Amino acid sequence: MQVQEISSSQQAIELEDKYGAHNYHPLPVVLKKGEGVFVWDVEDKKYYDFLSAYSAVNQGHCHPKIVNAMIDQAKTLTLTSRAFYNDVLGKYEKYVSEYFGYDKMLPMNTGAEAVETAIKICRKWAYEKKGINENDAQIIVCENNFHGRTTTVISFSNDENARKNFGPYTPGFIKIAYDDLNALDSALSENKNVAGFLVEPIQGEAGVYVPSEGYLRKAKELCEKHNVLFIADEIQTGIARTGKLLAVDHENVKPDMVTLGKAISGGVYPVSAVLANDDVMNVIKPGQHGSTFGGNPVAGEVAMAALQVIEEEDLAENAEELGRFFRAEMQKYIDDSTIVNLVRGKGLLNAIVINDSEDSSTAWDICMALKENGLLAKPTHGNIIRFAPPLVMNKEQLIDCIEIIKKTLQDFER
Ligand code: IF1
Repeated sequence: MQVQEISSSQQAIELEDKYGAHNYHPLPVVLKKGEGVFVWDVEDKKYYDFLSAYSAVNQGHCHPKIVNAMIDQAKTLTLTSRAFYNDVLGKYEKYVSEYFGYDKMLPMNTGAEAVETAIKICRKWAYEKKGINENDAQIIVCENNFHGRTTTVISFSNDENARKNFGPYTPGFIKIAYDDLNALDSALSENKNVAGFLVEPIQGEAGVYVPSEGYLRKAKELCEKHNVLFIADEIQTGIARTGKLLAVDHENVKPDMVTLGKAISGGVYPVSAVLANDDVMNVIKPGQHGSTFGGNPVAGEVAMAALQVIEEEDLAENAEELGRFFRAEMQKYIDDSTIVNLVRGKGLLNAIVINDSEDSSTAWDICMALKENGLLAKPTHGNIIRFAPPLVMNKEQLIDCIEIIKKTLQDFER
C-alpha cells in the first residue's frame, strides 16, 4: 500500500476533504514544520504561531529536550499497559504530584479523559465520603463552559454546535452563570446533593473570559463551606500559560482536584492527568478506572521533560511579562480603533473582541489577512480572536507580531 506524497497545500486540503470526517473547518493553511514560535507551510512560507495548538505547545514547537525524551523512551519501551509495572510510571507520578503539590496523580491521555476522570472521582467521593445517596450526585458547572467533547462532557455544554443531536445526555449537572458568586452560593444552598464545582479559571473557548479578581478564591471558600469539591480545569490555562504555573495560583487557590492536559507534554504526545490528595484520590480502587495508554512510559518521560522546560526557561515569568506588554500595546491601538472593542487575558492567553456581530465573518477575515501577513491565529466565537503564542517567544518577536497585528487590523478600520 503506497503512502501518498504531499506536494502542495491544495492537494493536502483535498485529501482531507475526501477521506477525512469534516469535523473541523481549519484556516486554509497546511503546515509541514514547526520550530519554537514558528511554523512553515508546504510552500515553505514561515508564520508566527499565535494559537500554539490551543495552548498545547507552550514550550514551542518540537522542543529538543522534549522530543529527545520521547525518542529515547520510544526506542526503549513504549507501552506495558497497567497489567504490569514499569520503571517510568512511579517516578513520573512522584514528579508530577510534587511539582504541583498534591499527594497523587491519575495519568490519562486527553483532556476530556481527565475531565471525565475528575467527574467519576468526584461522584465516587460524594457517595463514599460525603454520604450522598448513590446516583443523586450533582456537579455545578458554568454557562459557556468548554471541558471537552465526550458525551458526558457535552451533556453540560450550552454550545448547541457541540451538543445538538448527541443525546440522550448524562444527567447530574447544574449550570450557573460564570463569575457569579451569588449564583454559586444559591446553587450550593438550594441543592443538598452537590458533589463538586467544575470550573475553568479563565473560560478559554468562550472567548478568554477572565473572572473578577477574587472569584476563584471566594468560590473555593463557598465550596469548603458546603463540603463540595472545587475542581479546576487547567487543561488550557495551566502549565504557565497565564503567567503562573496554574491560573488558580494568581489567587493562591488550592483546588481539591486539578485537570491537566495539552502543554503538560509540550504538544509532543497526548498526555493528561488529574491531581488530588489522598482523601479524594483514594476512593479509586484497583480495576475501577484507567485506560490502555494512561501513564505509559513515553508519556511519562515526555511530560517530565516538558515540565522541566517550564522551570528551566522561566516560562511563567516570561508569559506574565510579555502578556502585560502585549495587552498594553494592543490597548494603545484599541484607543483609536473603530473595529476592536477590547483586549483581555492573562499572561499569554489573550483575545481581542471585534465590534461586529457573533455571526459576522470579520474575525475570520482578519485571521485570513493575518495569515497572509505571516501570523496564524483563529477566532474562538464569531467576533473574538484568541492570541496565544508559545511561551518561549521573546520580546523582539512579540514586537514584530504586534506590528503585524496592528498593520492587519488597520486594513479593516472603517
Ligand atoms: C477542539 C480551546 C476548545 C479545554 C479545556 C478540556 C479540554 C479542552 C479547558 C479537552 C480542549 C481544545 C479542544 C479543541 C479546541 C480546543 C478548545 F478552548 F482550547 F480552544 F475546543 F474549546 N478542558 N480544548 O480547552 O481537552 O480532549 O481536547 O485534549 O475540540 O476543537 P482535549
